[in-house]
Amino acid sequence: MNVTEMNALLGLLVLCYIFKSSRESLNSLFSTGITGRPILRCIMLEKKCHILLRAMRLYDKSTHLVREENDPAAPISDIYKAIVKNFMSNYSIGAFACVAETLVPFRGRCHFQMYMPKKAARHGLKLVCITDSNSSMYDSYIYTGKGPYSSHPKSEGHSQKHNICGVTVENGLTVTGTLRGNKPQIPAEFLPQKDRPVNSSLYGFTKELTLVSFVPKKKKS
Ligand SMILES: *[C@@H]1O[C@H](CO)[C@@H](O)[C@H](O)[C@H]1NC(C)=O
Ligand SMILES: *[C@@H]1O[C@H](CO)[C@@H](O)[C@H](O)[C@H]1NC(C)=O
Ligand SMILES: CC(=O)N[C@H]1CO[C@H](CO)[C@@H](O)[C@@H]1O
Repeated sequence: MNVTEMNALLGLLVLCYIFKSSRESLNSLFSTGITGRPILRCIMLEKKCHILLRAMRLYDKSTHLVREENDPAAPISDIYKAIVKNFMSNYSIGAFACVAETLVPFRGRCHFQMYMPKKAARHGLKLVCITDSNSSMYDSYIYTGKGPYSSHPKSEGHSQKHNICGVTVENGLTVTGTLRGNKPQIPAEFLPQKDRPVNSSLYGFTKELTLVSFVPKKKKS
């Protein structure tokens, strides 16, 4: 494999993502029938793509065991960190940021694979990220059960003040986030009730906090 082929393969994968076809079989993507995307056949042969994807390894097996000790995600973390570094150096995050988590569908032999019953995929790798207000990923790490792996670069000096969703209020940051309904601190009025009108919101204030409870459906909040 040479660099051109490698870039072609990465480009092909990006296209599959844009087509929202990352879960579709190569066979269907490369088909000359209605499911096929002609542009993929212009990039490389299906057989070649299949071989490259099967053979591709993102890590050096000889140093694998040493790295695995400190970082359970070692086999993918070098490339992952390189990609995130590019996000951070190529994109300026706005004043409204969000701490979010996302589940990348995956089922395989991987001990930091998560089970999240409320996500569509349920099984996968959990990524913790800082996203822009429009959901563009900025910083991120692979959640392996013990917080960021030791070599995760610290979020590099944002001098700007950000409004972050989901973390504690410190250093003049304002924070927006969701609360689990079972928190004992939530006043009873804010919990689901059958007489609260659908699409209504109830607000509660303290000096520093605002709590809003929205009713998306009857008997829910
Ligand atoms: C996302 O928002 C930022 C500003 O916060 C803007 O610069 C960027 O173009 C937006 N991206 C998209 C894809 O809308
Ligand atoms: C609640 O809001 C949604 C979205 O705006 C709307 O489709 C729905 O009809 C509303 N329901 C009621 C009961 O007002
Ligand atoms: C388009 C652009 O600015 N690309 C830069 C993204 O960041 C990397 C460094 O991580 C630079 O090498 C690229 O030039």
